[in-house]
Amino acid sequence: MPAPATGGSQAVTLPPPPPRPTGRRHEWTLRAAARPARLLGPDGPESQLWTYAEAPLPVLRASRGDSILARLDNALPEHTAIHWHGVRVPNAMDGVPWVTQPPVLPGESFTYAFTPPDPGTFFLHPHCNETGQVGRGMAAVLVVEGDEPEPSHADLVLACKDWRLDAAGQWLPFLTPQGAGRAGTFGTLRTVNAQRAYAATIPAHGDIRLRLLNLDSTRLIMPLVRGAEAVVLAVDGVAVPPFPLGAWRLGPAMRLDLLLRAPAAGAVVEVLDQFPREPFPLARLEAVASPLASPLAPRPFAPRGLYAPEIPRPDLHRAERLSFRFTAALGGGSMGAGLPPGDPFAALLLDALCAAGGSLWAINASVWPAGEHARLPPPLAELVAGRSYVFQLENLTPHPHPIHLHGHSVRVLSQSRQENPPHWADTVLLLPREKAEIAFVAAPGNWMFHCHVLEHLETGMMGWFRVRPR
Ligand SMILES: [Cu+2]
Repeated sequence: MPAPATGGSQAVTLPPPPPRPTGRRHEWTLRAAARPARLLGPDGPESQLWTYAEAPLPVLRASRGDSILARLDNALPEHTAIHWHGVRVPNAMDGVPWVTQPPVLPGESFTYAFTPPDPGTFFLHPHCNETGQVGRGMAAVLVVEGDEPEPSHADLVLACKDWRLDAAGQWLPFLTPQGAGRAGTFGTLRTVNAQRAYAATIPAHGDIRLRLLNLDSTRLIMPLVRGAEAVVLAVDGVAVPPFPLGAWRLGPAMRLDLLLRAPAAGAVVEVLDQFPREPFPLARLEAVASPLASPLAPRPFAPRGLYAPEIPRPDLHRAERLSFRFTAALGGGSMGAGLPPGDPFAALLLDALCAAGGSLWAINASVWPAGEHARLPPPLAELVAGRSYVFQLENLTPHPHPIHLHGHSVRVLSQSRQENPPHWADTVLLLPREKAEIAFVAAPGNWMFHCHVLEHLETGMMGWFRVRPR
């Protein structure tokens, strides 16, 4: 079990910096297209990936206060959109086809315009045919800088994703009945940054920031650092008082920022996934003589932590409490009663591609409909913007479910089977039979709420909230 945060560590989180509009604007073009890559090795066969850029899993960087204009050009044979996972965007920029925007059809473009309110480690992906599009590579990393009181000496992204390829480089089915009905269908090839054996050099004695992202559709990762002291700096992009990395589990879509102290030149730091019986090497980091102007000397490792988050704090005494039970679907699915008559949202109907896998899972006995245009379920709840809510989550299944609420960072108040220090998150892992409590202040809009095991969301474990303006 992970070591809980020590009481004294609270003191190391610094006060937030003042709001900082930088006046800078990033104009990015993300062209979603089929592109070949040799994931199985330089001498291996080519696979046809779907990606946002020439290289798979590109990293986009901005600073807190920068505005972003990101144009999606869709050169895929099917519609798509971009969901900015974990970023507290305005609802219209949330990228859920039919719910927050029209789908971006083949040949069409859509421009996302927003200023990320929080620094941190985020990612982006489509929100329709997720097993097929994310499975083929549709994901990118978004780093919003500006949370470090003292800059680290190196900043590395470790984007973990498996791929379902046969020996000839052809795709295997992304959704299988056996996988969808259990813990999900695992990939055949594990990679970090789309490489089979990721390695990098780090400056000796430097403070190294590792941004670890689980971009897989299915897998749980339990990171372990060998050969260096390491602490957790942020969970799902949000600063925490630094605490030692223990048995932290990263479900699909979850992120962890670590700070480690590089050893002397020539020594190697290994980052491993200790969840499998045989730990899996994620990254090999070799310390090299510092290229910095003034070489670093050995000194005590005393991480100060990142700037504290500026997320609205829920009022736990006045919060409304709601319960959500995550279960298997009953008898192939209670499909929901449909929308209330006259509901303006009823005009926005679901497309078959968004949920094509049948009905295996449910939230509060409500199943996200499989390809039934007229049977969009009613919202799981109607909330009021600016009010505080406590959600009690309960996993009544024998499988883990990482539960994601769009558009919010939530305070994780309790987890019945994990001893994690208090933290904010946008995706909360529910282990089998686990209960958790989360709290947040609602933001206006229609927000999705779903499991991030992609086969689970495509087979029913998805719903939405309407948050009305006050
Ligand atoms: Cu799930």
